[in-house]
Amino acid sequence: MNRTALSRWESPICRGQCPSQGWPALLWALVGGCALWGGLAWLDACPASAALPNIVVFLADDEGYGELGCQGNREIPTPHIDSIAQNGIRFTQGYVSGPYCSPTRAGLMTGRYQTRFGHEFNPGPMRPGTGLPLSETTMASRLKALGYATCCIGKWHLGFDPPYRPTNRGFDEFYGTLANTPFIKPLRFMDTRVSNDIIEITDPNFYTTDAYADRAVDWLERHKNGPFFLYLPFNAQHAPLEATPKYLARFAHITDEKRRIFAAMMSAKDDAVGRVLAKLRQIGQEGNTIVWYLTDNGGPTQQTTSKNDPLRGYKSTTWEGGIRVPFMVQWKGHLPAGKVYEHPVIQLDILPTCLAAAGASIPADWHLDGVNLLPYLRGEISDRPHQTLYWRFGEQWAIRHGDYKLVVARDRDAQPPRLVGPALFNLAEDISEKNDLAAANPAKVAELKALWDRWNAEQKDPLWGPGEEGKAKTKGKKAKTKN
Ligand SMILES: [Ca+2]
Repeated sequence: MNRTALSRWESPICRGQCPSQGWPALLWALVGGCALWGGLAWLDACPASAALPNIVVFLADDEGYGELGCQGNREIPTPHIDSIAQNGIRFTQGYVSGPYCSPTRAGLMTGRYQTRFGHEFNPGPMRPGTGLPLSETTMASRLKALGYATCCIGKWHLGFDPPYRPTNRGFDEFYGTLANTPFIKPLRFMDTRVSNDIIEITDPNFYTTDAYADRAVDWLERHKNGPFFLYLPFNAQHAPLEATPKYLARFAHITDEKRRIFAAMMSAKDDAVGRVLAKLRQIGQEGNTIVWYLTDNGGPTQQTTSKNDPLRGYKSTTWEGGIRVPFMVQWKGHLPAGKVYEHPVIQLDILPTCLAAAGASIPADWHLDGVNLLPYLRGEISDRPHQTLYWRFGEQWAIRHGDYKLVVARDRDAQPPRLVGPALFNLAEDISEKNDLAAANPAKVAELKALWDRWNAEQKDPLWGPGEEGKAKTKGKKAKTKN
């Protein structure tokens, strides 16, 4: 669909309303007239046989690359999450553009490298005026403009102050916490059905993961005719480790207490995913819903036991273990089932892929970095969606070009822990980044460094500094050019 066709979407009569959404006969006649008057082009934009696809995005928190059954874990059953891979496509090289929570969310919501607009680090409630810059348009706003009902349930982490809250960023409804939180007696909790203020949860039996599933099922029932966009960013598996007896009982055989609680949290999350998937089936929307599951960054391992096997590194690093994550998509009847896709993809692709599935075009002046994956996933294009991917996280950075990766990253396993690199790896042969090829291949190092420098020159200074609360301001460009 070209830009002209998008304008028709945005017109009052055509915006997001496909014929299958139950319009009365009189309006149907008017729409038919509209289509004829528009040279039948509108029918191309909005085929009579297809409602706009619904979209569900499950975003896990701090879940390591190796912690799902479909990712090779044999210790913690995750049948419902695994079913997304079985019914769809699992990405073995699924990346996120940030190595920790908020930057990845900023990239997901905008389809743009978050460093393009200064969202390099976590904003925090102690630093007023920080959050996803108001200059940026979210995925929720893009879909809302097409007629979608939109809801965010879970951990927002894209700004604390009112202008940055979900209902001011394209979401009709928000139920969850504005930032990191305990699972029991959560902090900074909002339910916009009740109030636009933060409320206190006093129920001692309240457990975020269960409550998020409850609300998601309820919201889907209320919007069962679609089109809907449900964004469900769990706070599981982020610290603190907290689980309820129901889930702990499933893992009594695990003797390590930390690991037992972690497994219970995983199991609760898998149940929650299963309840949402069952609800999609029950309301007859499973075949018309694109379901994504991914994680916002790699596991931290030490704090929560979340493992990234066989990848090197952890959350908050630009090693593969920080940025390569569990990532899958299902769209029954529209995408292959049980496929494993081996080329690199990134969470920036989710927005343009969903827009393309909805028949919307993407104007060049949106400057998206993600690409529409549909022709790649359907086998219509065999090349890589991305020849080059980039990361910048303060003094750490990385570039992947083809199968080569040049990286500067913090190595906490070194004695003493320190920044290492630039190191060069061939990921096709060395997924665990063990064999540094930099000394043997200086030409490749120079090639990738030049590519990264060119990209880096397009990025903005960080708008606030690193650290959970965003207290410390970095010294602008100095932070991003250090090796
Ligand atoms: Ca995270």
